[in-house]
Amino acid sequence: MPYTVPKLSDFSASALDSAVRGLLSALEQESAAAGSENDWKAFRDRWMARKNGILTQLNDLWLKAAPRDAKRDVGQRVNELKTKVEQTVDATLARIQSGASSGKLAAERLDVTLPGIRRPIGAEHPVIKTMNEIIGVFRNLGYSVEEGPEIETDYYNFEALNFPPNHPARDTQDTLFIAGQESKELRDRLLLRTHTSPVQIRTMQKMKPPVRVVCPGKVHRNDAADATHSPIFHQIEGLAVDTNITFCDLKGTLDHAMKALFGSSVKTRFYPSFFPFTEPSADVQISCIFCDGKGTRDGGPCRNCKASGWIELLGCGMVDPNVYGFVDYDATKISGFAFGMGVERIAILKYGVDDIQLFFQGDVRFLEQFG
Ligand code: 2U9
Repeated sequence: MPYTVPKLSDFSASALDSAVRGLLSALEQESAAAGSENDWKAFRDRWMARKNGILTQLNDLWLKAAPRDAKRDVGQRVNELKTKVEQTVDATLARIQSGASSGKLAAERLDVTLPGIRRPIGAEHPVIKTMNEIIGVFRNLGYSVEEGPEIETDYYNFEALNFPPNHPARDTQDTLFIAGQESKELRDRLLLRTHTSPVQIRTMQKMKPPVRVVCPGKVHRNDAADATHSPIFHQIEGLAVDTNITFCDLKGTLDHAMKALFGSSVKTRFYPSFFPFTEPSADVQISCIFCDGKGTRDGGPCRNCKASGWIELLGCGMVDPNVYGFVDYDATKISGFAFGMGVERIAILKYGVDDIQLFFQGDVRFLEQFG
């Protein structure tokens, strides 16, 4: 029902407010409906024509009909409405001339039959893709995933992991410290975590055995960037603590994980090593996936494994009992193993990438291959 100016009999402020609201609502709706210059002309004349335009009607039906004591208030409102109508008529023309809309009703402006905007779906970053694949292997073994802060204290990054105070890993040539920490106790000084091991400490602080977690995340080392090193890289570490865990469980778990990641024909072997947080510790090698462990390829030495037939990939060990002392675990009742691997290193092997920097340069020509 098109708007018509109501004949007023009640000139109280609330009645006038209601009548003004009704008029302004009609003004807005009819402005929005005008989609062409012809529409606009009809709209303008309906509201502003000297002969019987809505503004003219306001004078007759509101102002002249108002009792003497209401004339001042009604007159003020009618003048305000005149200004508002003139501004709206001008703005409507400006909108139409700018082509800002097809002049359809707002509800019609969205044509739902038009094809949607096809946004090319992105692809997981190869490092994240590899990280999620490794996580998936351990989730299938019943492990949970735990994350923690990248900015850590010396305590969680070193002390609680059985690093002695003067251990070389704590030097600034290996670790990036936050500036201005000198006034703090050593253990409270902030640094960029050099491994995700602090997450296992935080996890053991909040839960009692049995524990089976993997801890993925970004870590930082004070290394110069080159084809095989990056100051920022990603690690996944794992921890299993229970009442009767042995080195056999560790070997079986990692052998299974490497076969799940690189194929069932891959073999593993464990070499004695040392880490402050594990005893005994071992480096884990997998049979070379490029020459099937033969050491030769295309009639010559295999470059990937330097003709050894083996590739060192990760580290592991039985959790050092000293570590349990930091988390109130009773080392006489439980045992556990842990492992750690660099995600970029695994992605480089899996995808045959020859420069770790490619992961960080954001070159779409490289990244879109992993979609
Ligand atoms: C706790 C106890 C033990 C985590 C471990 C390794 C061995 C290891 C490196 C592999 C390549 C880091 O990415 S890398 O540079 N890590 O060799 N990490 S055992 O052991 C833990 C962790 C937390 C509480």
